[in-house]
Parts: sequence; C-alpha cells; structure tokens
Amino acid sequence: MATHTFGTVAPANATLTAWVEKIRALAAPDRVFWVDGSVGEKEFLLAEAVAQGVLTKLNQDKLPGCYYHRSNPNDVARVEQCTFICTPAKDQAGPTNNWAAPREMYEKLYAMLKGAMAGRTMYVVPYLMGPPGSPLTKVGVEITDSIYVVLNMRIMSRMGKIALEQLGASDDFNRGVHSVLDCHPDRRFIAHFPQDNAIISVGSGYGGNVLLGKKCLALRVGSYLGREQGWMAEHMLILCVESPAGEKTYVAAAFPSSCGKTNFAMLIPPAAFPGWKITTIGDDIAWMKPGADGKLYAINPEAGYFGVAPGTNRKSNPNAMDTIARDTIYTNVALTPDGGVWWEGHDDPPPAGLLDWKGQPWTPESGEKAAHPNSRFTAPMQNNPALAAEANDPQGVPLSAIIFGGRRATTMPLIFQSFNWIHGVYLGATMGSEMTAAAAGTIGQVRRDPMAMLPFCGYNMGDYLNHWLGIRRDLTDPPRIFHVNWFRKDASDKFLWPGFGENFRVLKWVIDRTRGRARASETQIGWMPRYSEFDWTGMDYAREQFQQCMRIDAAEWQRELISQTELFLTLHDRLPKELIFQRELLISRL
Ligand code: GTP
Ligand code: SPV
Ligand code: MN
Repeated sequence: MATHTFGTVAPANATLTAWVEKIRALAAPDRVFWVDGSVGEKEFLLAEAVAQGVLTKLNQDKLPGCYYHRSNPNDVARVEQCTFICTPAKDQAGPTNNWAAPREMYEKLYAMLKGAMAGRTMYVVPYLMGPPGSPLTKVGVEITDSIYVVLNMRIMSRMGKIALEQLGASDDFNRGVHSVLDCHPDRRFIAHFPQDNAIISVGSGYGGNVLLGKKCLALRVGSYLGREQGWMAEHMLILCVESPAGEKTYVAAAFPSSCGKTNFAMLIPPAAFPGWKITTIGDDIAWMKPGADGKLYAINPEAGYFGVAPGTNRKSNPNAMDTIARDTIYTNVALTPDGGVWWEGHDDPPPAGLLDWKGQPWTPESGEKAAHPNSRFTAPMQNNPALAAEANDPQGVPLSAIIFGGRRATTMPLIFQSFNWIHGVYLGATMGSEMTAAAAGTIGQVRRDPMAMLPFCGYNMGDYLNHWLGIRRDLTDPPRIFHVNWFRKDASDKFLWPGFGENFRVLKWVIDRTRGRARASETQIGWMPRYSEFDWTGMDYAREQFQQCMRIDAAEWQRELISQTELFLTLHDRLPKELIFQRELLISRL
C-alpha cells in the first residue's frame, strides 16, 4: 500500500487539540484523522469508504462523482424519542423536549464511549455553519468514527482548513462527539448540552442524528444561542423571487420535515411567467437577525442539501435532478443493475433487476417500496443551477415574507395572510401537520408543530414563542407572515392543488402583497386572495376548484381550535398571553 500523509496535521489551536486528546483517550481509536477539506483528501476518503463497503461507487458515466450507501435498516430517520435537551433545570428544556440532567447524561454517554473506537479511525471534522466571515457564522468541530459522516459533512458544510482559519486561537466552537457504536436502537442517544455548546450522539449513523452541524447545532443548540444573542435559528428554506424587471424579493418558509421545503426552494415558475426566476439561498435552515435598517436578515448556515429522494423527478423538481446528477451521496434509495439509482416517483419506470434499499431483489409486485420513504440525497448546493449568489453573502438577505405551512388533508386553505406580526406568530405557533417518514413515528397523524420546530427547539417552547414576539421590537419593517397548505384533499383523497411549480402562483400573490400590489379579502382567519387575484395563464383551474381549496369550513375549524387546546395546555406556564388573546379573537370571529 502506498503511504500517505492525509489526516496527520493537527491544528495549532490548543483548546481544540486538548479536547480532541481527551476524547481520544476515552474512545481509544487506533488513529486520529484531522480532516482538512482538500480535494486529495476527499478522493482518499471515498476510496477508503468503498474499500470498507460503506459506499458503493455508482456508474460514473451516468452519475459522475456519485456514491451509494445503505444504512442499517433499524436506523433510517431521526429518532425523537432518543433526542435529549440536557439543561441544568428541566423547565429550561420545556414540556416538548426529552430532558436529562447534564451530569447524568455525560456520565452515561462517556461510559458508552469508553473504548468505543478501538480498532477504528477517529475523524476530527472542523466546520463552519454559515458563509465565511458572516457575523452569524459559527464554528463546530465534529469528532466521529463514521467515514460516511465525514463525507456527508464535507457536502453539507464548509469544512476543514476554512473552519480552522475562522476559529484561529479561539475556544468558541461547538464540541460534537459522534460514535455509531453497535448501531442498536437501545443504545441510541442524541444529547444536546446548549449551555456548554456541546453535542454527543451515539448509536446511529443516519442524517439529522449524526450530521451534527445540521439539526443538532444549527437548530437545537442554535435556537438556544439565538435567544441568548438576539437572533433566531429556524427550520426554514430561503428563496429569492426575481421579476422580469430584476426586482428581487426574499422569502423564508417553515414547513415540517418532508413537507416541501426543498421543492419550494428550487421551484421553477410555470412557462406562462417568462422572465420570472426563483433562486435558492437555502432549503432547510435559516439563521435570522434584525439588521440596523430594521429588516430581518437571513443566512443559510448549510452548504448542501440533504433532500428527500422519493417524488423527486424532472417534472416535480428539475433543479434538484440537475443538482444530484454529480458529486452526490445517495442513501437508502434503490440500486439499478447498471449502477444507477431509482425511487418511487422517479421519471423512469423501475428497471428489471432492481435491488431495494435493503439490498434485496425487488419487483413491482412485491408490494414493498423499493426506496425507503425517507431515502435521501446529499448534494453540494453549488450544483444547483438555481443557486442564488446571495447564498454565500455574509450579510444575508432581507426577508419580505415568512410563510408557515403544514401537510393538512383538511381545514387549512391554500393560502392566507396574517393580520399582523402577533397574529402571524399565532399561526406559526399553532401550525399542525400530518407526520411523515422523516422521523420515526405514526405517519399521517396530525400533530401540532410550532414553526416546524417541535423536534428542533433547544429550549422551552413557551420561551421560544416569546422570543418570536420579542424580535418584533427590533424590526421597523418586519416580514409579512402567511400560511399555506399544498396538501388539502378532496373526498376521494386526491390533492386539490397540483403543487410544485404551480405554487409560484401563490408565491407571486405573497410577494405582491408585501409590495402593496395585490388585493385581499378580510375573512375570519386572515387576508385571502379572490380567484381573480391570481394569474391563471397556462393553468386550467376552475373557480369552483379554487373555492374548494380555499374553503373555511366551520366544523373543521371547530375541531382545529379544540386540538390547539392540547398544545396550549402543554405550554401553559410560559405561553405568551398574546397568543391566548389571538385564539380568543379567532374564536369570536368564527
Ligand atoms: P426535510 O428535508 O425533511 O426537511 O423535507 P422538506 O420540507 O425539504 O420536503 P421536500 O421538499 O423534500 O418534500 C417532501 C415530499 O413532499 C416529497 O415527496 C415531495 O414530492 C412532496 N411535495 C413537495 N412539494 C409538494 C407540493 O407542492 N405538493 C405535493 N402534493 N407534494 C409536494
Ligand atoms: C428533517 O427531518 O427535517 C430533515 C432530515 O431535514 S434530517 O437531517 O434527518 O433531520
Ligand atoms: Mn428538515
């Protein structure tokens, strides 16, 4: 074997090297690999991952730079029941989080980590969340024994040398430790220590459980830091709408997991809107801070997309298809005999000889899904043909609108606008959504998911909602707040709205509202567009269909209000009074 020097250069930061030494002494790996983020190192790690059987090289003529991974079948999604917020007092984590005392959790997890990396390599991954040089950007360091995690972090964050440069001699970095251990659900913990800016994740190798920069730092710890420091960490996409005249409007949107953020962030306007363009700033996470001009500025802390594969095709999301055509890692999709990938909702019919996500021969008659419903692609955002130049702007973009939306078969109309900021916060706080495959749990059941942050808020949800109300004080020109639902169904279980690219018509009304160019009718629930307010060019959608999609059904809203009671009771002791008043007002209007 040829000798190499990859991974051998330790950084000069003494705090960092001392902490890494502490974890090394505990986990007892055979070697420590300092990741520098170089291209040569990437090639070396990919070859290593293939040699270990962690990755399979896909057909390089069809999918250059692309690799394939199957996770342990017991480890295919985030696990909320194994996710803990470890704050000194229980009520700092609040009623919507699992809590454990920090000291007990450290002791338990350090015991599990003892000798856990024997015979393995311990990788040290310094990374940035945010563009280099942004006042919002944070440094994290993830220690992991998974080469798959290293290669995913390479795509999802700006990592290696660039992060060490930003860190310099500082001791201000997130300390993340991850070990797959034996990947057993009984020994799976994702523990956050917000006061220490630290994370320990064991027993999983999948997605949000282990790519510690993403949900763990950028949302759970980030939301805590944001409240301390006067900013917000949100589960939101960020996009730019550019008019034919070059006017740019920035919009953020919070939809729960697997409810359409990536698709909306990459939307291509219908052919009937020549000259209109959507560019992507982010597809999952937004860090937002009031600017000196009184506007709310947002950055995307990530550098790649960890996106849902099923349903992605040339028609629903052409930009995603281009993005994942190279330099992408596919996880838990199906494998074609010629080294390609397939999933439910792919453009091509399933070829003969397909292997499913578990590696078993698959036929359409099997009645099983070939790709796991939460199968994913990890792709660099630089591949996105619609990437906004602003995605790398340290200043971020000023938001004109924030959109909340869940997956609701009933009740929620296609679109409405809040009366004001407090009403908008109420809409976000009471958002409901049917559960999806992105998290282990009962799929299809409606649950309250405030701001799409229920699984991601790193402190007391009542305090979080207060923070939302408080941010308004620093804004003289706040984003307008809207609510959408792409998923309303008719009696025969069919979607009432075609969604995807056609969502542009809704988005256009939103931005026209923020610029005072579109009219709306006042209803009990908010401001709503009339049929005539939308531009229907190139779309065959009757007034009656639109009305069905926009209907406010008294009986449905009664049930909605009753089911909100549960959330309000859960949060009672810290729930802002303003939100209780909003609910009272809605009841009296209805
Ligand atoms: P996370 O990465 O889990 O946070 O998900 P996400 O919010 O980015 O969701 P994504 O865009 O990946 O979409 C998830 C699923 O919803 C996919 O199967 C899409 O095909 C489907 N979907 C997205 N947009 C629409 C839409 O406008 N209408 C309908 N009917 N389905 C949609
Ligand atoms: C989500 O579940 O919202 C995701 C996927 O974006 S994961 O990174 O696994 O959390
Ligand atoms: Mn997400």
